[in-house]
Amino acid sequence: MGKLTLRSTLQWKNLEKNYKQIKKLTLRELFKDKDRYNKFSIHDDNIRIIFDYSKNIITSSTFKLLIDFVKLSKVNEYARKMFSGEKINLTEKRAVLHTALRNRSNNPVYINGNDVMSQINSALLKMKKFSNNLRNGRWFGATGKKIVDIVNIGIGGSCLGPKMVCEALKYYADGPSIYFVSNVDGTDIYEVLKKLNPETTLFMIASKTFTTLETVTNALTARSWLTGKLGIKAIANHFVALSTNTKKVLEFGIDRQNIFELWDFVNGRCSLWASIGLSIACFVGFDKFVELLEGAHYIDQHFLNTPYEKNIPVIMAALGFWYNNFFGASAHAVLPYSQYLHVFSAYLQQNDMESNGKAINFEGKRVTYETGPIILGDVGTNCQHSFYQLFHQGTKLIPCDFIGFINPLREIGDHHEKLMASYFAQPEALAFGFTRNQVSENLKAAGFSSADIKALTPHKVFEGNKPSNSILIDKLTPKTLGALIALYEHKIFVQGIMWCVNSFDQFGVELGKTLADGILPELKGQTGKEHDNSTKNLIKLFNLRRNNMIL
Ligand code: G6Q
Repeated sequence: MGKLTLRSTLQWKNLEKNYKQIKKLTLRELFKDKDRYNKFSIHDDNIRIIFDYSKNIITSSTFKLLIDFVKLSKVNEYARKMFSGEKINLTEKRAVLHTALRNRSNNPVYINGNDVMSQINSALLKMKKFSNNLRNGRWFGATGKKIVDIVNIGIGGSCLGPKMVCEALKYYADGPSIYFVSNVDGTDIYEVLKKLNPETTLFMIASKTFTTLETVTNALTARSWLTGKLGIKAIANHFVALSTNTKKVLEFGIDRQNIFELWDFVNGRCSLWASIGLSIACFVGFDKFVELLEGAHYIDQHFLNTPYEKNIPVIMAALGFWYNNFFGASAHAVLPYSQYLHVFSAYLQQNDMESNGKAINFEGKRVTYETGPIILGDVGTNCQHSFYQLFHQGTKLIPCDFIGFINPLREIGDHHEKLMASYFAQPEALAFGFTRNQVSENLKAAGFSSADIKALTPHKVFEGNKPSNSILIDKLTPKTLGALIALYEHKIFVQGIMWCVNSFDQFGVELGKTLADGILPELKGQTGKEHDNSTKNLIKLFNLRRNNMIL
């Protein structure tokens, strides 16, 4: 961007002008164009995904101006840098190569002149052998019994990705049961361990750094639980590590051959495609894990090679930018109509907010515009009975993504038709609303008095004009799931470029951890550092009451 600030560019100013015109229009008016769906939707017939973005508050000129802005941001150039292993994570001087983990073409990808594909392929082979052995009963516990339960101990990117995928692919699961323990709150691990038999349990300690307080604490608790029952030698059969930090893993007592490699060029929140996804491979089988990679690779190619005008993640990003930076929308909702995707919004919350929740631009200056939105969501139809009220009638504009499937994984009566009726109805209601006239006619027909009609009508009006995207996929499979995740990963990447923020670091999670490290001794009876008056008094009261020194 050089000396030019983003807001002073011609492209931004053109969008501002367009916004002034567009805000007077409604989706009702825009849909008078009978060809609108054809203009603003994309059908990908290979992976069988339909992306309908016609219910957005845009005209063809808005769309063109948004694409002009994407061009200004040089998204393609950055994408090529990412895929080819350039160190685009500037603050940490690292490459960002989750795309290489699913590079099914196996074309070489170089970092400092070395092709990373050979190490990725050998790590995948190790995952394949291990998951096959475990699933086929060729990996035994210390007492010779088959492993039937796996506990993944990890947090953040070392939990949310594999947990979301395992939940999403539960239909395909034919391996051991999987549990995810992340919280340092001891009840998390307690509630899992109380159900398990150490002789048939395997722990996967998922931690890129192997220094994360929560993970190390939970791993130590798991180790005591296991060795207390089976002895120290049992660690070799019951613990594996998914990590870059061999030294720390060995110090913990896990065998060298039980380490599944990870690399600096894999960002925690995109690590499910690497060894952090070992739980997925054990749960659904390695072949299905590969299908997941294939789906993501397909979208990687779509993202790299499709013109912006037909590029789904680019369009998703540009529309999000439109509402975030011109309509003042501070949140974005992701709403899958599939119970299997019940962790999807929580997963995206991390991926998006940790990536683009930044206020400092590439040049180290504070931005003068809004960046990453608040991501929220849950599965339909559950959230229709909770926070949709605010979407429909609140004062805030929350653009939504509705994700649905043409075919259910389980045909049970007419459940799927009922589910999908809501999937179609909600975006329609948001877009077109229910007018004052429609409300009063309805009330009149229901026999309400004119006084009641007058009083009730404003409460029952749906203003409409609330934008949404609809993503409609044939079926939830490992491949389409991989594709769906990659669509969002690239959307987030594009937005980071558009806002000129480094999407790949997460320094914002550090300060709280550092302060907690300083406070911990104080909660164990040692003297601590200076605090503000509020924190000091709270810690003092905590210590007194915890030690029953006052009521
Ligand atoms: C994600 C972040 C973060 C990370 C966790 C766990 O991009 O880096 O969520 O995954 O803090 O870190 P470890 O894997 O090192 O334990």
